[in-house]
Amino acid sequence: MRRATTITSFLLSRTLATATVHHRLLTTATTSSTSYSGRRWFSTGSAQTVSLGVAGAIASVAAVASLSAQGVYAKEPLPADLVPKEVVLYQYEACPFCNKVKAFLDYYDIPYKVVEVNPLSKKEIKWSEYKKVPILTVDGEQLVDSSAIIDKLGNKIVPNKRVNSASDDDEEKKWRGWVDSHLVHVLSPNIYRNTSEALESFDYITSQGNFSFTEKITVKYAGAAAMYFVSKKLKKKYNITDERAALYEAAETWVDALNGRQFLGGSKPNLADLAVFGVLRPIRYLRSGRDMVEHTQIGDWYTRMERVVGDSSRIKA
Ligand SMILES: N[C@@H](CCC(=O)N[C@@H](CS)C(=O)NCC(=O)O)C(=O)O
Repeated sequence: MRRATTITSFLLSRTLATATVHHRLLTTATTSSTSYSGRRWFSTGSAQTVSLGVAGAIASVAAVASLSAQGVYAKEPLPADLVPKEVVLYQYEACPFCNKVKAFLDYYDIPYKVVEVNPLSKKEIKWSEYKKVPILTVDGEQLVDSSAIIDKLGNKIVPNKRVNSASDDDEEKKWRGWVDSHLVHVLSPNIYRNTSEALESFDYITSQGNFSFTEKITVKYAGAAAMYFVSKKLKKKYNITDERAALYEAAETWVDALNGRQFLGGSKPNLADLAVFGVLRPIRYLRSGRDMVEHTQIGDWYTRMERVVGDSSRIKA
């Protein structure tokens, strides 16, 4: 009992200690590459088996035509010689920044291993001087900070991927910046908005994260309670009065930016599409994400993104 109380107060003090811990705990819990509580997080629409022979070919053409009519999109896999040999992502499953990196890896079909970091001990990243996640190692080289990781990896593996006009580049850059400076800050006040949503979030976080049995129980309740209060502080810090209104407004702002296009990148997603999708993925099937899709126009774009990103390229241990 005394031990449980000690753990709880330890966790509470850790949780309240810094505002960044909310990222840690949120991060610890949100996205799965396969399923969560039986719900699918990724569409399987992109996997097509092409059979040989005339009948097979006709059937395949018909299937592809019908899939295009339904609006099924394809990933952009890389030429084999550009795919790094060993990619390892140190992450919290629910971390929006980690999910941004995963959206990029999944879309480009780059196989990666995942090391789930325990947010309390962080022993899995003891080897690194950088104390946040995501950390990505690419053939032994350490990359840190989600946007910098995507820039560096992108330059390595998809050089001159597209001949973008300067204004396309500016637009992509602007919206990637908006994700980091605005969108991510709207998420926590929403997922910890009230006690039931905070518990739903922590249920997810603890079910997906790397916690011991005791930590799971204590983090779920202590974390939910703590984050409920921390999220009120975050609202003040980021000048948010009504968190749901802010989330809906952000979603509509993004839809306006699309301006009728399938993706911000046009017929294919660009890095801004992948960033918005990545940070929203952990909350999409929580109460706040469901409300967002119900009350705004973002759902169609989100579904297109689920389809185009397709199955995760994560290597299952
Ligand atoms: N700017 C960084 C932010 C990363 C970040 O804040 N990560 C959180 C987890 S979501 C973290 O590791 N916080 C420190 C901690 O958990 O102790 C990025 O984009 O990668």
